[in-house]
Amino acid sequence: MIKSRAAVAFAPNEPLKIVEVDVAPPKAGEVLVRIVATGVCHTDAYTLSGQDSEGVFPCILGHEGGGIVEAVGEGVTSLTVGDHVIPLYTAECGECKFCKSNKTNLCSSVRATQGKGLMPDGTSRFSYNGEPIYHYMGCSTFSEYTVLPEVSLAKIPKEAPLEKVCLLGCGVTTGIGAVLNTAKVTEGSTVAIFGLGGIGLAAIIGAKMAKASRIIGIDINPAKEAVARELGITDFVNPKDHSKPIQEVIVEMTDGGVDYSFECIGNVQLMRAALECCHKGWGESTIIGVAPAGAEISTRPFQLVTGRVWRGSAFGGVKGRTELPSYVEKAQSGEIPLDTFITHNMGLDEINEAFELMHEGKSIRTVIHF
Ligand code: NAD
Ligand code: AHE
Ligand code: ZN
Repeated sequence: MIKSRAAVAFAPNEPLKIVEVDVAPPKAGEVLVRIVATGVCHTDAYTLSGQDSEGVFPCILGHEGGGIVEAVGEGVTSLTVGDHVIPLYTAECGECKFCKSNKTNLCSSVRATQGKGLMPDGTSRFSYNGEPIYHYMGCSTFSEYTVLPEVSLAKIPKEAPLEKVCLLGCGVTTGIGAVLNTAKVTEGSTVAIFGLGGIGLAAIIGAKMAKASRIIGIDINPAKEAVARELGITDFVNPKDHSKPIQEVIVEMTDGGVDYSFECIGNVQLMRAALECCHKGWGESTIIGVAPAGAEISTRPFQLVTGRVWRGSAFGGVKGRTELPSYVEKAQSGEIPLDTFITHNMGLDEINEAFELMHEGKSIRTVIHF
């Protein structure tokens, strides 16, 4: 057992508590990682709000981290002590039906136990005062030390700054990947991006990489316009400035609708708007936002009959172990400007402030340093 400083979510809607937890050594096929830094994603706030059907408490949240391998369990061959890694909430075993399909990044190897807050053997490595604490999304990066399955770690070059490339563990990769891998936006296309937080801003980068001709950013927070313009939007639309449904506004702006849209908020009304602002005959809308448990999407089936396509994306369709290193390279070369996302840096003790900044719309990403 080792001691680890961690921010524990003891119950939904309560501030995280910084305590010293016990971390058990990695079992066979598992790896102990020292987390150097972690981002705070809206999904952490979503689970803390109690709206996640897979949310179990007490748990250690966090899934956007960067760290260093501290110890490996029996049989671990692809990683050694000292390797730099990014934890993956979407594992890549390379052997399951999903990995072999070449149609999805959704590996099934550890997903069932991960959704229950447990390691693949059905137990937890974390405890506090002798009572188990659940894992989260297979990552639990709000702990100085965490244990992950080997298949849930992407090895990255040691030169990459962990306190920046941690953002590739979720938000930045998700937004870019959804544009390039899921929607496969083509050159010259028109794109609408709903929600300009970490995910939506990263989708702008993806749309620029795909050479979209027009990129419309939509957000109710006017403060997001400047950074979105810096990244490449051509138009900013604030739904609060319009009395018409926002899909009608966008259809009018684009001679019948956009070629591609992305919902990066987690609001089912906006998922509908994002679909309905797509062009008849070919427009494709990708859902990235995570909606509360029990929420459902709806539209007139006629929207699909007349050629619009509705799809969704998890971690940008990126296979973490094989594909994440290329994202790290792009961040290193400056093609992915991670600094633009990092509005705040703080220590673990201040983590509740990071959640407040997010809810107030004052941050894009806060990076927590251990
Ligand atoms: P965020 O809080 O940083 O950004 C959300 C943005 O949406 C904010 O700029 C906010 O002002 C805007 N917004 C809120 N309500 C709006 C409205 N009614 N109209 C227009 N804009 C509105 O969040 P984030 O970290 O960027 O995450 C966005 C969503 O993506 C969340 O639902 C998160 O859970 C989800 N997510 C999904 C994946 C995935 O793999 N599918 C990965 C990461 C995050
Ligand atoms: N537990 C939620 C599902 C949440 C969800 O959809 N998560 C996204 C990643 S969000 C990262 O910030 C995802 O990758 N989903 C695919 C998967 O396998 O979880 C619920 O609603 O039950
Ligand atoms: Zn996330």
